[in-house]
Amino acid sequence: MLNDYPQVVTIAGSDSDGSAGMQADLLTFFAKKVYGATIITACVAGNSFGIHAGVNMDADFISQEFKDLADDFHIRAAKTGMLADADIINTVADNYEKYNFGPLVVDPVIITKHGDMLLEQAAYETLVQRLIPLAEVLTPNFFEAVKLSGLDPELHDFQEKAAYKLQEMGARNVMVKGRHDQKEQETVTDYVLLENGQSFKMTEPYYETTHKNGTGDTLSAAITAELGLGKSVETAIRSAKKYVDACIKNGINVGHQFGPINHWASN
Ligand code: PXL
Repeated sequence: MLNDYPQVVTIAGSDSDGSAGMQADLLTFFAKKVYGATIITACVAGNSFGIHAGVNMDADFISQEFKDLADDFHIRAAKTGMLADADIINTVADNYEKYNFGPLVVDPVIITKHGDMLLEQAAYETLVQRLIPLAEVLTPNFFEAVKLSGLDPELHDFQEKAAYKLQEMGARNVMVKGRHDQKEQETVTDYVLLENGQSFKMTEPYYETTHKNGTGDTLSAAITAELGLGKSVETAIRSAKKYVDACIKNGINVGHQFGPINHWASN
């Protein structure tokens, strides 16, 4: 039937090195066999050493991208990645509220693993006010959860407490990812709090590699793909986690320093 192939969209930034952002999202959509459309919010120039320049799209252009997709496509799920500043967050929130693009996965992209800022400092409040309440699934990494929840990371059960706080702030389902920056750690544990109050943890052995650019983007894109295929939030999260782990463990050698994960890894 016309237009019935599962379609999803990533609302995110382009990264020239292909390892993260929109490029990682599209590779994930392809691997998950959903059709991926793109609403580009910003472009960054970078490579495996870091990000060296960036340009933001203007609000009218972003609104036109939304309109063009809404006029023609049947988008079943959406995700946000890099939104760069408050103006872009407001534009994305206004347009998402206007059109029906299915459940929204919000990856609160603030700073890269290597310390490059992807969201202006002044935009946190807008992210909290406008975007978190739209999130069907919110996927902060440990440090984003610290920033957004305002809680002390040394608290006992920090991830659980942060997930409850973020749910109070409006996200329906929250996955607080585990930290992986501690010396000699053996495992990484993610904590998931579902809308119905149920929760679960996912623990995996820690895998040491310099090739894990784009893991957060890939995880949120894989959740989006699964939601676009009609899976439940819990199934989507569990299967996305498996996919990312396979992509990390079967790495490919590209670039000299911090490289990509491998989207050809089987899911
Ligand atoms: O992985 C976070 C991320 C998101 N979006 C863009 C990026 C990066 C990291 O480099 O460049 C555009």
